[in-house]
Amino acid sequence: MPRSIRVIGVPMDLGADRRGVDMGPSAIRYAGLADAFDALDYGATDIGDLDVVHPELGDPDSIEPSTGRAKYLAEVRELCVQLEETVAETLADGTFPLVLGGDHSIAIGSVRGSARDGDIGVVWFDAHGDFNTPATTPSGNVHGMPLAALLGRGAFSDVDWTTAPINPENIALVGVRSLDASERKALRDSDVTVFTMSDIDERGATAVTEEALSIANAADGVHVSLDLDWLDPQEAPGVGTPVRGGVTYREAHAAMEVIADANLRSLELVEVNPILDQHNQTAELAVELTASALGKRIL
Ligand code: EXY
Ligand code: MN
Ligand code: MN
Ligand code: MN
Repeated sequence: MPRSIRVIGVPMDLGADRRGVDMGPSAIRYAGLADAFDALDYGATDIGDLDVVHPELGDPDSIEPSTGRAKYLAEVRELCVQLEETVAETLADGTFPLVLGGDHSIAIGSVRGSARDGDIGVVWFDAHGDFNTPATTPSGNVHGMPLAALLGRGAFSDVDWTTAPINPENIALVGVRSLDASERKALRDSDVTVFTMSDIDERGATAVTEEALSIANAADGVHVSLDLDWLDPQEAPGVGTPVRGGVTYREAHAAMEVIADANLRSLELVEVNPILDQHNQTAELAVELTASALGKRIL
């Protein structure tokens, strides 16, 4: 990966029910992101935050999908178009995109941007499957749907997210432990590979991450989407949708150290919610995991 990083903040919370995740980029910066780059000898430029409309100014139902519901779809889409451009431009400039969320709906923009001029795979660390469509979602929240949107599933074709920028065979979900029934079926019927927490229990975080990377291995590298709810809530309490039984602090670092040896093309950290956090510990963890993924070693 290039030695120069561009930090892109995305204070988005329209894809999630719980307000507060919009403060994620700020909390991650406050936790010492810039110092982490200095210690790693990376050049980094922070371009600040993209513009996200406030929920009070948007209309959750301005777009009614042909089937089902996806709240704030118009606003999420507009932001993702902006983010897609920014990520694609960052790569075209020979710099590395590091995207700070915000809720996980922003991955639609980051992955599309990363895939625009390249053949990429995706490793998605998450407690959830993020594979609902407007027809199957129990909540209407787009942060439970980005992976489905990226594959052009369901009514996402209504908003021109039709062409799949990535091949499902090059997508690996890691750490899953909470799936809705219809989401589970859709994943089983798809070509996406799912590594559950049971796989991590049995084989360890290192081996599972290595296998996930071999699946995501595409000519132009891999996009890593890291939802902090992948970790156990004891380690990462500051997330909107915590699920018990996640990876430990050490397992998370071990996985990121495997990522550091991969052909990493772009990285995003999402779902940090400072309102629900304890002393910014989840944001600090996000910084530490970023450093591990970018090559920081103990010795
Ligand atoms: N599966 C539930 C839904 O679709 O509403 C919960 C999704 C939570 C998604 C989080 C961010 O990863
Ligand atoms: Mn997620
Ligand atoms: Mn492509
Ligand atoms: Mn999640």
